Amino acid sequence: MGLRKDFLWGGATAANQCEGGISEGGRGLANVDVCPSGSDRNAVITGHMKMLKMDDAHTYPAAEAIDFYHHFKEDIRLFAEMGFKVYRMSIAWTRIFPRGDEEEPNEEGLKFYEEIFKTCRKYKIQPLVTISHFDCPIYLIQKYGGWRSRKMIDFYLHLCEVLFTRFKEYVTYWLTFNEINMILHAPFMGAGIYFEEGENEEQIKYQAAHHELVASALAVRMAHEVNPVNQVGCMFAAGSAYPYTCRPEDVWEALITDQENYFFVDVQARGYYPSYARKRLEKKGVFPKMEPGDEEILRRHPVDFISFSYYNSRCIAAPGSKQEEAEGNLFRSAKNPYLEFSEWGWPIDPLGLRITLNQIYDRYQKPLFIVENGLGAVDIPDENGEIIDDYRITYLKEHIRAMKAAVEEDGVDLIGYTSWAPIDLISAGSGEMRKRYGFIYVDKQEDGSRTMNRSRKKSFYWYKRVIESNGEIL
Ligand code: BGP
Repeated sequence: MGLRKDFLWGGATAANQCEGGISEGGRGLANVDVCPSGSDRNAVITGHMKMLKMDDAHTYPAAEAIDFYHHFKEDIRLFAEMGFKVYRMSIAWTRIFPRGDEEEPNEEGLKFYEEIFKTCRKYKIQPLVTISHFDCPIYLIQKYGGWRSRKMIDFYLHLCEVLFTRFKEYVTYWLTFNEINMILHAPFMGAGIYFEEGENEEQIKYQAAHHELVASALAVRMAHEVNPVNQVGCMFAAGSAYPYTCRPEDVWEALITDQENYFFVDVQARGYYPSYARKRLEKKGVFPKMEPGDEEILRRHPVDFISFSYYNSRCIAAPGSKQEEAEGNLFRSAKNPYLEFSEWGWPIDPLGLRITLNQIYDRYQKPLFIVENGLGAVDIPDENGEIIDDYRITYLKEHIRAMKAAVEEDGVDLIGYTSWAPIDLISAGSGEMRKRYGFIYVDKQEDGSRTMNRSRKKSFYWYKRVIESNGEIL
């Protein structure tokens, strides 16, 4: 009983939310650098407001973030102190290819990540690398329209080739795209897509999704060719859709919401477009254009494991019904009257994690990896300057308990768990600094004042004990 002995405990971050240094080391600009915080952010990340003002990039959240670019040694040392076995991180594409279409990679960018991997190795921490975490070079957006264009597949694969070969001795766990289903909800952040007036948005999104799905399958093939030991996973934003009531119309609506979400994993794990997607997309006239050979590629190169983020469940009512909507999330959801909510209005549903784990495992029968789960909250230092974040401990404790039940009582095959995020960083959804997830506090405030000092919150010591006991002491 219990979790497997080699269970991969750790934490997850993304380059654009922690590194900063956007004009250092020869780095080029990416979509995530031109997303402002504040009221315009939503319109920008959903592709409805064109914000390609390069000069403003240095005033946006990603420009400095938490300056992991200069603090990574200290930060990874703190991860090691908690006993991390794995550190999930992402590569900033534009550190390796500043424009995105160059032949030769930028050596300085490669050196930066090599240093990170060496630091991980020093502490026996395995890197789990997301190749693209909401990351698309601006140049490729301006020239080709981001993932609308099939050309992106080649640029992405060239990046993969450089990463797989150069980091062969350091990395064996890879994820192709972060939250690939986010392309439907935040297409600019997910895939560098913004829309012109009058365009068929759904068609563009599914065409871009198809390009990413083919790129992902080809990356799986390449990873296995370069090193047969490589394990490549897909990654999606999970969270089951509950019917708002047992009215069949609500149940139906919840089912199709789940299918929309699983569509990506169905393709990446099973290797083909599921019939429900084929029919519905064809009927709406938005079925993506495929090239000969695409279906074969998808079929032959499914992922090795399935990873996902879980923050909450959703609650779905049939169109036209009247109920309160939940706030603060890019996914549509009614407010679930049985749950409590975070300060950002996200429902808190630990049992939902067990339900989600069971649903995914039933559907695919492949090893699973929880690569994001956590509580975004405002942390206020007490009179001694300490963060006593019992609310975060409670959230994580309950979710880890539910995760263990899925493994121990339901037989789900689970490789590991990385919390989002082990260190405070910039929020992807809102661009804020005050939405904190970390075990490690970073002294950077919403108004920009900062020392960038790192300090341990109460949850830091708690998580250390969880890892030490392999989840037995919660
Ligand atoms: C996921 C992303 C992360 C992360 C997290 C929390 O969607 O993969 O990048 O930020 O959500 O969301 P937020 O930062 O909006 O609180």
